[in-house]
Amino acid sequence: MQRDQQVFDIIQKELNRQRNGIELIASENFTSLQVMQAMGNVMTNKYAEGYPGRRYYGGCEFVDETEQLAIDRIKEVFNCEYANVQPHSGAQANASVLLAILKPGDKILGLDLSMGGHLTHGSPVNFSGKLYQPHFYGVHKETGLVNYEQLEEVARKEKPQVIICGASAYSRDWDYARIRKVADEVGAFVMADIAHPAGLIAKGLLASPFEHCHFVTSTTHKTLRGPRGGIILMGKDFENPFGLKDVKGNIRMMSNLLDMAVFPGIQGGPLEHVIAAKAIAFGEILSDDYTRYAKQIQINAQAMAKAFVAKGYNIISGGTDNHLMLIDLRNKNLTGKKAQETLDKAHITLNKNSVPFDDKSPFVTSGIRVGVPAITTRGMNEAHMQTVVDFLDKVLMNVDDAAMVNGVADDVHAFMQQFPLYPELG
Ligand code: DSN
Repeated sequence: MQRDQQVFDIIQKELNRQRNGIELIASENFTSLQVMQAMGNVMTNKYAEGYPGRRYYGGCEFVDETEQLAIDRIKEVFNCEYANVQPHSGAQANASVLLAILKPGDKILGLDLSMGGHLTHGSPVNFSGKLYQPHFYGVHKETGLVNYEQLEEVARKEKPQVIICGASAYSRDWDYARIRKVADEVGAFVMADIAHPAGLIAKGLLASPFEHCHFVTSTTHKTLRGPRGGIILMGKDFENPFGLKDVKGNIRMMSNLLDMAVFPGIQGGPLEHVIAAKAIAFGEILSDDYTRYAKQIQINAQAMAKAFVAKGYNIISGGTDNHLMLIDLRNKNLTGKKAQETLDKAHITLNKNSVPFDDKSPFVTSGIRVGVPAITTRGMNEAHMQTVVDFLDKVLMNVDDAAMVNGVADDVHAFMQQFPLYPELG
């Protein structure tokens, strides 16, 4: 077969884009070369429906080994008892947990998408809001912090079957114990979606959900710096307290119900090549290098937040505990859309984001979300955060000055040459 140069040329352009720009999308990162290499391997050819040691296909002895390694390593990372590494994404992980514990029409309570939540936490345009009956809590207008009083009030009134915590655009830590308390009171499960801060939780830099939440889900490609994918974890496997039954009417351990919800419930054949890459990434997370990386993420985010505040930017909640911050641009007379589009021209990549109580549509928004995991992987430290904020500010204060924006693009390009990305790829 002839090499498809057309596609490889486009991939090369994407590599150049990643190399030359400043990547501030809070949910993105750069995997190690070996994680990427493992994703392009012969295991993509293999069908392996089922789980290690109990598959529906022959020839699974080697994918069994890598999948078991991935399971063992992620359990060690979080010091937890159960892991399913097959979800193709965070959305699939969340869908699997909800499928395992809910019937259509059951109630779920999650953080409102417009307040920093996620589509799979009950948004009406997502399966979670269509199949189940969604209810929401938000954040306080004055502080930007989760409104736990509202969460408790709605939980007591609606008695949901599950309370979901975790967010896509929330810069503060969570009070998992408080959520569990009200969940026990109303007879609900608690699911923590830690897709964003998972890497910081892994290293004890943020509160751990495992003691208080029945289920923990995550993506593997954000702060965990692995391949694109999802995982489901439990601190402790447990007999299901509400007597949920499998399809044959048997009451099963939660681990069995979760495994069955992923396959055959939501997915078919697992992506064993991606699972091999997950195994490598999880091994990397166990290293001292990764511990230093996770600490630097938090240091960088705090340095960046301070630099933004010094320039008069309004950060929701005033700062950050984790890897990201949400900035309300209304005092700068800018929309998130305009900011994102103009920064793109300067090769600074981030996303527009609704801010709590936003008066603009999700296509326009009043804010931007800024995250540091990717630039921290590039090797930036707290001293570089000022330079990055200076670049952003110069663009945002001159959105209609094309020459100025182009000048920043040149400066960004020059600046990024000191942080090589995948030099082995030539
Ligand atoms: N789309 C992801 C993010 O950017 O946060 C969440 O799934």
